[in-house]
Amino acid sequence: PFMENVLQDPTFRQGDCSTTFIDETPGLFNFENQTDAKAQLVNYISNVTVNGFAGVEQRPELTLPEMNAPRLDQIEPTTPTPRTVKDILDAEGAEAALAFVKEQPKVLLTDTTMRDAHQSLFATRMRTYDMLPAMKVYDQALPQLFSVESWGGATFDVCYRFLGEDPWVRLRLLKEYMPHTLQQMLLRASNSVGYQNYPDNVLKRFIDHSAKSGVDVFRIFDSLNWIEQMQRSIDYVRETGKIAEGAMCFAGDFLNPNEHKYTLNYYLDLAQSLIDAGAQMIGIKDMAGLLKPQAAYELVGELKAKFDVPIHLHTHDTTGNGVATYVSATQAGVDIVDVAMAAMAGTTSQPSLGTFYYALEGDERQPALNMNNVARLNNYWANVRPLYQDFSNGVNAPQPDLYQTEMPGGQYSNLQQQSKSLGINDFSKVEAKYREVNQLLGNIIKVTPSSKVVGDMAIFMIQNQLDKDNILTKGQQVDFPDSVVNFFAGDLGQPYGGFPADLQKVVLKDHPAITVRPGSLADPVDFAAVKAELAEKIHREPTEDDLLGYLMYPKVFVDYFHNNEQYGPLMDLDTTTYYQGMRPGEEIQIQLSVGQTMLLKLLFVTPADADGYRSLYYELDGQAYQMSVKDQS
Ligand code: 3PY
Ligand code: ZN
Repeated sequence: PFMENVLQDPTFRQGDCSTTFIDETPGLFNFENQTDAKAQLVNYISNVTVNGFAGVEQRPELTLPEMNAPRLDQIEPTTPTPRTVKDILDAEGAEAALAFVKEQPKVLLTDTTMRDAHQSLFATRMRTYDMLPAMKVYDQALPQLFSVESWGGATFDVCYRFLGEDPWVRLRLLKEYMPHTLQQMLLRASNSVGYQNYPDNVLKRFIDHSAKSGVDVFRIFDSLNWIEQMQRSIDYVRETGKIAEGAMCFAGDFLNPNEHKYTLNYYLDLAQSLIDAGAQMIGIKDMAGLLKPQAAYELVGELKAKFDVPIHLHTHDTTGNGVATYVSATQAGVDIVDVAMAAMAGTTSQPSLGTFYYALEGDERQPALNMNNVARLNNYWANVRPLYQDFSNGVNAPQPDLYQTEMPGGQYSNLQQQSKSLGINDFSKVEAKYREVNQLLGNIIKVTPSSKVVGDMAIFMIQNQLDKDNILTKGQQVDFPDSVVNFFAGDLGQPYGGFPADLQKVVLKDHPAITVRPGSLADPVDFAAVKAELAEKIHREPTEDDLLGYLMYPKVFVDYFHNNEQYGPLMDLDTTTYYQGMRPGEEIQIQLSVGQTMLLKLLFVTPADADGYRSLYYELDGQAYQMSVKDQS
């Protein structure tokens, strides 16, 4: 059912870019020929069948959900066909698109199912294979959406690292299959889609290529809300003609009289600075679910009164008040809110689209959506979710204690896993330490990558019996984690209110610190030299996709490339086969993206021989086929 032959798909043929699609998507055509691709895939399947997939439990018997992919003819069209924000952006440019947004009497939605929802629920593991059937119907099912958030954040890295996929190919598919829907990405400002600062010319090249490959809206944030770190990103996005949303990361509790740092005025000043810097929309990025309903009402109300740009609210439902917060924000005039399809919503993810819709019953700002279409799509996502149960974060209830801990939804489960693997089973201990560290660091904004600094430091302090009372003395004898040293060295930028000087001295020791924008010190990258270096590693002329993958994540990219050479078009495998391999007697049909179908039946697997090898006997397209794999157990 996959990519039903991308090349023959009518959408590709009609799309503006279909003639360049092949040139721009070499990842689809890395395979010498179909015979090679088939052998490579059997090699992969054999390895997973024998040795499993890291982090995934191998199940001898599988009860698979019925993958009832929504078909276009089951989606009810909206008549007359509305003009979408994307149509306006493409035809008339960003200003016209934004003017259209501001005129809308109803609240608009961004559907985050294909980015933040799965990032926050199951470690970003959703594969393009499972997105494709949905991609094909969103345009017709939900033309009233403002956008889908479908790219960026952790998805870029995870595509290469864990999914055996090229994120640029995914982006081009999103663009091709959803020509009338804005594609939105999350950009970590100068940290791009990584965990550290990139030189300005790399950032520019990344943004240019993202815009060209399909991103329409760039939500730009800095993990310390430091405007200096965001200015270049805003400028570069503006130069592409796409939409630059400047996001304010939300921390604190400004309705609490004890909140003296992240006050309402702090956010109003920050919004002003973002607009002065060229942001065309203001995002409120509430990554830990801290924005309470009344606070949302006041913040959105003030922003709407003071500024003339659309206000876009993003929250996570971790603390459980997400829908209430959105309803209040809607009453205060918010332009757009972020939701996920119900089956992928709640807890560490975004609030549910359907729930929010029904919460607005009787309100004139209730979005105009076809709820039959929503149900159809949601039904599909409900069947996708169990495929990823091994990566589920296990958070199955609201976490109101996070109002104190301020831990982002995406970090909660990661840190829980990390703590467990280090033998710290009582997570409340880690949460308490996280709060203590936040105070020690001067109460900073916590979101990727600054949240990692707090998490690393909390674990480190537990392991080294450090606390707020002994850190300045005992801390002199220990080397702090790299992320903590880099933070105090100014590599992530300058926190609001500055660094606590005593602790900075203890952590840095002789390590120098900067107070300027890290990018102002970084030499521009010599792209020709990097291309030559990469060509050596991959034995061919790198494409723009390759170059940027390598610049972002050098080792991860090269490992991906070699994995891809060995195992072929892994994107074509269904998710169960990708993570579980096959069981004797099972038969699958694989639609290759290079064209052609392959029929594979696993007949039996032998026990390991004296050298530890097991043989797998197949029928491949009706012919006997055999492969040996070393059993690593
Ligand atoms: C990311 O940076 O990936 C995030 O989702 C931060 O909230
Ligand atoms: Zn988020």
